[in-house]
Amino acid sequence: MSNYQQSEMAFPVGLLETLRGARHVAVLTGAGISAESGVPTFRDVMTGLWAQYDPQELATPQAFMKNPKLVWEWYDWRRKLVSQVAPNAGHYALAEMERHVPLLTLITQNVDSLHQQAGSTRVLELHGNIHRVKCFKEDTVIEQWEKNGEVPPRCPNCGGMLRPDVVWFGESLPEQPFNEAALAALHCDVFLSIGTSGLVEPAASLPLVALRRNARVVLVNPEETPLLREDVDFLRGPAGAVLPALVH
Ligand code: BV8
Repeated sequence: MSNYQQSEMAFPVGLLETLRGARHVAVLTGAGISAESGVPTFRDVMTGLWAQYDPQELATPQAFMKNPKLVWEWYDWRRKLVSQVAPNAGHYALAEMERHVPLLTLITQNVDSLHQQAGSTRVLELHGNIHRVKCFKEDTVIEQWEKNGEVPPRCPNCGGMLRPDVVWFGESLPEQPFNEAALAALHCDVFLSIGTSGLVEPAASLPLVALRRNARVVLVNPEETPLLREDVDFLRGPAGAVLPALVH
Protein backbone atom coordinates (compact mmCIF):
# COMPACT_ATOMS: atom_id res chain seq x y z
CA MET A 1 0.00 0.00 0.00
CA SER A 2 1.79 3.16 -1.12
CA ASN A 3 1.42 6.15 1.15
CA TYR A 4 -0.61 7.81 -1.62
CA GLN A 5 -3.35 5.21 -1.38
CA GLN A 6 -3.93 5.83 2.33
CA SER A 7 -5.31 9.28 1.97
CA GLU A 8 -6.44 11.60 -0.78
CA MET A 9 -4.89 14.32 1.38
CA ALA A 10 -1.58 13.46 -0.32
CA PHE A 11 -2.94 15.08 -3.47
CA PRO A 12 -3.28 18.86 -4.01
CA VAL A 13 -6.82 20.12 -3.48
CA GLY A 14 -9.12 19.39 -6.39
CA LEU A 15 -6.55 17.48 -8.47
CA LEU A 16 -8.47 14.19 -8.46
CA GLU A 17 -11.71 15.98 -9.39
CA THR A 18 -9.93 17.90 -12.17
CA LEU A 19 -8.53 14.64 -13.50
CA ARG A 20 -11.90 12.90 -13.34
CA GLY A 21 -13.58 15.77 -15.20
CA ALA A 22 -10.79 16.26 -17.77
CA ARG A 23 -11.64 16.06 -21.48
CA HIS A 24 -8.03 15.79 -22.58
CA VAL A 25 -5.04 14.72 -20.46
CA ALA A 26 -1.55 15.13 -21.93
CA VAL A 27 1.30 13.14 -20.39
CA LEU A 28 5.04 13.60 -20.95
CA THR A 29 7.27 10.81 -19.68
CA GLY A 30 11.03 10.52 -19.38
CA ALA A 31 13.53 7.89 -18.33
CA GLY A 32 12.30 8.04 -14.70
CA ILE A 33 9.10 6.12 -15.45
CA SER A 34 11.20 3.17 -16.64
CA ALA A 35 13.58 3.33 -13.67
CA GLU A 36 11.45 0.94 -11.56
CA SER A 37 11.53 -1.53 -14.46
CA GLY A 38 15.30 -1.63 -14.08
CA VAL A 39 16.21 0.67 -16.98
CA PRO A 40 18.84 3.15 -15.76
CA THR A 41 17.78 6.75 -16.29
CA PHE A 42 19.60 8.74 -18.92
CA ARG A 43 21.58 10.54 -16.27
CA ASP A 44 22.48 7.19 -14.66
CA VAL A 45 22.84 5.01 -17.74
CA MET A 46 26.58 5.52 -17.87
CA THR A 47 27.64 2.87 -15.38
CA GLY A 48 30.21 0.10 -15.55
CA LEU A 49 31.92 -0.07 -18.94
CA TRP A 50 30.08 3.06 -20.10
CA ALA A 51 30.84 5.15 -17.01
CA GLN A 52 33.76 6.73 -18.82
CA TYR A 53 31.45 8.29 -21.43
CA ASP A 54 28.95 11.16 -21.30
CA PRO A 55 25.64 10.10 -22.93
CA GLN A 56 25.47 13.40 -24.70
CA GLU A 57 28.84 12.58 -26.20
CA LEU A 58 27.67 9.21 -27.51
CA ALA A 59 24.09 10.10 -28.56
CA THR A 60 25.20 12.31 -31.49
CA PRO A 61 25.78 11.84 -35.23
CA GLN A 62 29.32 13.16 -34.75
CA ALA A 63 30.10 10.41 -32.22
CA PHE A 64 28.71 7.82 -34.63
CA MET A 65 30.82 9.12 -37.52
CA LYS A 66 33.89 9.28 -35.30
CA ASN A 67 33.46 5.81 -33.77
CA PRO A 68 30.50 3.94 -35.29
CA LYS A 69 31.47 0.64 -33.62
CA LEU A 70 31.50 2.17 -30.11
CA VAL A 71 28.15 3.92 -30.58
CA TRP A 72 26.54 0.87 -32.17
CA GLU A 73 27.78 -1.33 -29.26
CA TRP A 74 26.42 1.15 -26.67
CA TYR A 75 22.98 0.91 -28.24
CA ASP A 76 23.25 -2.86 -28.63
CA TRP A 77 23.99 -3.08 -24.88
CA ARG A 78 21.03 -0.81 -24.04
CA ARG A 79 18.74 -2.66 -26.46
CA LYS A 80 19.57 -5.99 -24.84
CA LEU A 81 19.04 -4.48 -21.37
CA VAL A 82 15.67 -3.00 -22.34
CA SER A 83 14.57 -6.28 -23.98
CA GLN A 84 14.95 -8.06 -20.64
CA VAL A 85 12.75 -5.77 -18.54
CA ALA A 86 8.98 -5.38 -18.19
CA PRO A 87 6.67 -2.40 -17.72
CA ASN A 88 6.09 -1.37 -14.11
CA ALA A 89 3.02 -0.15 -12.19
CA GLY A 90 3.59 3.37 -13.50
CA HIS A 91 3.33 2.27 -17.15
CA TYR A 92 0.24 0.16 -16.38
CA ALA A 93 -1.45 3.04 -14.51
CA LEU A 94 -1.10 5.28 -17.60
CA ALA A 95 -2.53 2.52 -19.83
CA GLU A 96 -5.45 2.28 -17.36
CA MET A 97 -5.89 6.06 -17.31
CA GLU A 98 -6.14 6.04 -21.12
CA ARG A 99 -9.20 3.78 -20.76
CA HIS A 100 -10.96 6.21 -18.38
CA VAL A 101 -10.17 9.62 -19.87
CA PRO A 102 -12.03 10.76 -23.04
CA LEU A 103 -8.65 11.62 -24.64
CA LEU A 104 -5.17 10.88 -23.31
CA THR A 105 -2.11 11.86 -25.35
CA LEU A 106 0.96 10.01 -24.11
CA ILE A 107 4.15 11.76 -25.20
CA THR A 108 7.35 9.92 -24.35
CA GLN A 109 11.04 10.78 -24.59
CA ASN A 110 11.80 7.13 -23.91
CA VAL A 111 12.94 4.77 -26.64
CA ASP A 112 12.14 1.50 -24.79
CA SER A 113 8.57 0.59 -25.96
CA LEU A 114 7.51 -0.09 -22.34
CA HIS A 115 4.38 2.11 -22.64
CA GLN A 116 3.19 0.09 -25.64
CA GLN A 117 4.00 -3.18 -23.83
CA ALA A 118 1.86 -1.97 -20.87
CA GLY A 119 -1.13 -1.44 -23.21
CA SER A 120 -0.99 2.29 -24.00
CA THR A 121 -2.23 2.68 -27.56
CA ARG A 122 -1.64 6.35 -28.43
CA VAL A 123 2.08 6.81 -27.79
CA LEU A 124 4.02 9.68 -29.38
CA GLU A 125 7.72 8.71 -29.45
CA LEU A 126 9.54 12.05 -29.66
CA HIS A 127 13.00 10.48 -29.64
CA GLY A 128 12.45 7.35 -31.72
CA ASN A 129 12.74 3.74 -30.63
CA ILE A 130 15.83 1.71 -29.74
CA HIS A 131 14.29 -1.46 -31.21
CA ARG A 132 14.18 0.12 -34.70
CA VAL A 133 17.24 0.41 -36.94
CA LYS A 134 17.71 2.71 -39.92
CA CYS A 135 20.27 3.34 -42.66
CA PHE A 136 22.63 6.17 -41.70
CA LYS A 137 22.85 7.26 -45.36
CA GLU A 138 19.29 6.78 -46.66
CA ASP A 139 17.46 7.40 -43.33
CA THR A 140 15.13 4.48 -44.12
CA VAL A 141 14.06 1.98 -41.44
CA ILE A 142 15.62 -1.44 -42.08
CA GLU A 143 13.89 -4.58 -40.77
CA GLN A 144 16.36 -7.23 -41.93
CA TRP A 145 20.10 -7.12 -42.51
CA GLU A 146 22.92 -9.64 -42.86
CA LYS A 147 24.29 -10.64 -39.47
CA ASN A 148 27.82 -11.29 -40.65
CA GLY A 149 29.51 -9.96 -37.54
CA GLU A 150 30.29 -6.56 -39.08
CA VAL A 151 29.80 -3.75 -36.51
CA PRO A 152 27.88 -1.63 -37.26
CA PRO A 153 26.01 -3.84 -39.76
CA ARG A 154 25.47 -2.62 -43.33
CA CYS A 155 22.32 -1.50 -45.14
CA PRO A 156 21.20 -4.27 -47.54
CA ASN A 157 20.14 -1.60 -50.08
CA CYS A 158 23.06 0.79 -50.26
CA GLY A 159 25.79 -0.73 -48.11
CA GLY A 160 25.78 2.28 -45.79
CA MET A 161 26.17 1.86 -42.01
CA LEU A 162 23.07 1.02 -39.95
CA ARG A 163 22.23 3.08 -36.82
CA PRO A 164 19.55 3.01 -34.13
CA ASP A 165 16.33 4.82 -35.14
CA VAL A 166 16.58 7.27 -32.25
CA VAL A 167 16.90 11.07 -32.27
CA TRP A 168 20.43 12.12 -31.38
CA PHE A 169 21.41 15.50 -29.90
CA GLY A 170 21.51 18.06 -32.69
CA GLU A 171 18.99 16.08 -34.77
CA SER A 172 15.45 17.27 -35.40
CA LEU A 173 12.56 15.44 -33.80
CA PRO A 174 10.18 13.48 -36.07
CA GLU A 175 7.64 16.02 -37.31
CA GLN A 176 4.35 14.15 -36.89
CA PRO A 177 4.82 13.04 -33.25
CA PHE A 178 6.19 16.44 -32.20
CA ASN A 179 3.42 18.38 -33.92
CA GLU A 180 0.79 16.18 -32.27
CA ALA A 181 2.53 16.60 -28.92
CA ALA A 182 2.57 20.39 -29.32
CA LEU A 183 -1.16 20.38 -30.18
CA ALA A 184 -1.88 18.25 -27.10
CA ALA A 185 0.04 20.71 -24.92
CA LEU A 186 -2.01 23.56 -26.40
CA HIS A 187 -5.43 21.93 -25.93
CA CYS A 188 -5.22 19.68 -22.87
CA ASP A 189 -6.96 20.37 -19.53
CA VAL A 190 -4.31 18.55 -17.50
CA PHE A 191 -0.61 18.00 -18.29
CA LEU A 192 1.29 15.37 -16.31
CA SER A 193 5.11 15.56 -16.49
CA ILE A 194 6.40 12.24 -15.19
CA GLY A 195 9.96 11.02 -14.60
CA THR A 196 11.81 13.63 -16.61
CA SER A 197 14.54 16.01 -15.51
CA GLY A 198 13.12 18.52 -17.97
CA LEU A 199 16.53 19.41 -19.36
CA VAL A 200 16.22 18.26 -22.97
CA GLU A 201 14.57 20.53 -25.52
CA PRO A 202 12.19 20.82 -27.22
CA ALA A 203 10.33 18.20 -25.08
CA ALA A 204 11.02 20.15 -21.88
CA SER A 205 8.99 23.12 -23.17
CA LEU A 206 5.76 21.16 -23.66
CA PRO A 207 4.49 21.45 -20.05
CA LEU A 208 5.21 25.19 -20.18
CA VAL A 209 2.99 25.52 -23.26
CA ALA A 210 0.19 23.83 -21.30
CA LEU A 211 0.83 26.06 -18.28
CA ARG A 212 0.50 29.20 -20.42
CA ARG A 213 -2.85 27.89 -21.66
CA ASN A 214 -4.03 27.53 -18.04
CA ALA A 215 -4.02 23.74 -18.03
CA ARG A 216 -3.42 22.14 -14.65
CA VAL A 217 0.24 21.02 -14.74
CA VAL A 218 1.41 18.23 -12.43
CA LEU A 219 5.02 17.14 -11.82
CA VAL A 220 5.52 13.52 -10.76
CA ASN A 221 9.12 12.93 -9.68
CA PRO A 222 11.04 11.85 -6.55
CA GLU A 223 12.93 15.15 -6.79
CA GLU A 224 12.31 18.74 -7.87
CA THR A 225 12.99 19.74 -11.48
CA PRO A 226 13.19 23.12 -13.29
CA LEU A 227 9.46 22.74 -14.10
CA LEU A 228 8.51 23.26 -10.44
CA ARG A 229 6.92 26.63 -9.68
CA GLU A 230 4.00 28.18 -7.80
CA ASP A 231 1.26 27.05 -10.21
CA VAL A 232 2.57 23.52 -10.79
CA ASP A 233 1.32 20.67 -8.57
CA PHE A 234 4.17 18.51 -7.29
CA LEU A 235 3.56 14.86 -6.44
CA ARG A 236 6.91 13.90 -4.94
CA GLY A 237 7.53 10.16 -5.30
CA PRO A 238 8.31 7.34 -7.69
CA ALA A 239 5.93 6.99 -10.65
CA GLY A 240 5.27 3.34 -9.71
CA ALA A 241 3.72 4.49 -6.42
CA VAL A 242 2.13 7.81 -7.34
CA LEU A 243 0.41 6.92 -10.64
CA PRO A 244 -1.63 3.90 -9.45
CA ALA A 245 -2.94 6.05 -6.58
CA LEU A 246 -3.81 8.82 -9.05
CA VAL A 247 -5.73 6.43 -11.28
CA HIS A 248 -7.62 4.31 -8.76
C1 BV8 B 1 17.06 19.56 -31.36
C2 BV8 B 1 17.36 9.47 -27.69
C3 BV8 B 1 17.29 21.15 -33.00
C4 BV8 B 1 18.74 8.91 -27.82
C5 BV8 B 1 17.61 11.63 -26.58
C6 BV8 B 1 22.40 24.06 -25.92
C7 BV8 B 1 23.54 23.49 -26.42
C8 BV8 B 1 23.50 22.40 -27.28
C9 BV8 B 1 22.30 21.85 -27.66
C10 BV8 B 1 21.16 22.41 -27.13
C11 BV8 B 1 21.18 23.52 -26.29
N1 BV8 B 1 19.90 23.82 -25.97
C12 BV8 B 1 19.07 22.95 -26.57
C13 BV8 B 1 19.84 22.11 -27.30
C14 BV8 B 1 19.39 21.06 -28.11
C15 BV8 B 1 19.43 19.72 -27.40
C16 BV8 B 1 19.27 19.80 -25.91
O1 BV8 B 1 18.16 19.94 -25.40
N2 BV8 B 1 20.38 19.71 -25.18
C17 BV8 B 1 20.30 19.85 -23.74
C18 BV8 B 1 20.95 18.66 -23.06
C19 BV8 B 1 20.95 21.17 -23.36
N3 BV8 B 1 18.29 19.06 -27.97
C20 BV8 B 1 18.45 18.39 -29.13
O2 BV8 B 1 19.50 18.27 -29.70
C21 BV8 B 1 17.17 17.85 -29.73
N4 BV8 B 1 17.10 18.27 -31.09
O3 BV8 B 1 16.99 20.45 -30.56
O4 BV8 B 1 17.14 19.79 -32.68
C22 BV8 B 1 17.40 21.23 -34.43
C23 BV8 B 1 16.57 22.12 -35.05
C24 BV8 B 1 16.67 22.23 -36.39
C25 BV8 B 1 17.60 21.45 -37.09
C26 BV8 B 1 18.42 20.55 -36.44
C27 BV8 B 1 18.32 20.43 -35.09
C28 BV8 B 1 17.19 16.33 -29.70
C29 BV8 B 1 17.12 15.87 -28.26
C30 BV8 B 1 16.90 14.35 -28.24
C31 BV8 B 1 18.17 13.67 -27.80
N5 BV8 B 1 17.92 12.23 -27.68
N6 BV8 B 1 17.30 10.31 -26.52
C32 BV8 B 1 19.04 7.93 -26.71
O5 BV8 B 1 18.17 7.59 -25.90
O6 BV8 B 1 20.20 7.48 -26.70
S1 BV8 B 1 17.50 12.55 -25.19
C33 BV8 B 1 17.63 11.52 -23.87
O7 BV8 B 1 17.93 12.36 -22.79
C34 BV8 B 1 16.35 10.85 -23.50
O8 BV8 B 1 15.57 10.46 -24.58
C35 BV8 B 1 15.66 11.87 -22.65
O9 BV8 B 1 14.82 12.64 -23.43
C36 BV8 B 1 16.78 12.72 -22.22
C37 BV8 B 1 16.98 12.50 -20.74
O10 BV8 B 1 15.95 13.09 -20.14
P1 BV8 B 1 15.04 12.31 -19.08
O11 BV8 B 1 14.17 11.36 -19.79
O12 BV8 B 1 14.42 13.39 -18.32
O13 BV8 B 1 16.00 11.43 -18.18
P2 BV8 B 1 16.96 11.94 -17.03
O14 BV8 B 1 17.85 10.82 -16.67
O15 BV8 B 1 17.55 13.26 -17.41
O16 BV8 B 1 15.96 12.24 -15.80
C38 BV8 B 1 15.28 11.18 -15.19
C39 BV8 B 1 14.30 11.81 -14.22
O17 BV8 B 1 13.52 10.78 -13.64
C40 BV8 B 1 14.98 12.55 -13.07
O18 BV8 B 1 14.32 13.78 -12.87
C41 BV8 B 1 14.73 11.61 -11.87
O19 BV8 B 1 14.57 12.33 -10.66
C42 BV8 B 1 13.44 10.97 -12.25
N7 BV8 B 1 13.20 9.65 -11.65
C43 BV8 B 1 14.10 8.73 -11.22
N8 BV8 B 1 13.44 7.64 -10.76
C44 BV8 B 1 12.11 7.89 -10.92
C45 BV8 B 1 11.96 9.15 -11.49
N9 BV8 B 1 10.76 9.69 -11.77
C46 BV8 B 1 9.67 8.94 -11.48
N10 BV8 B 1 9.74 7.71 -10.93
C47 BV8 B 1 10.93 7.15 -10.64
N11 BV8 B 1 10.98 5.93 -10.09
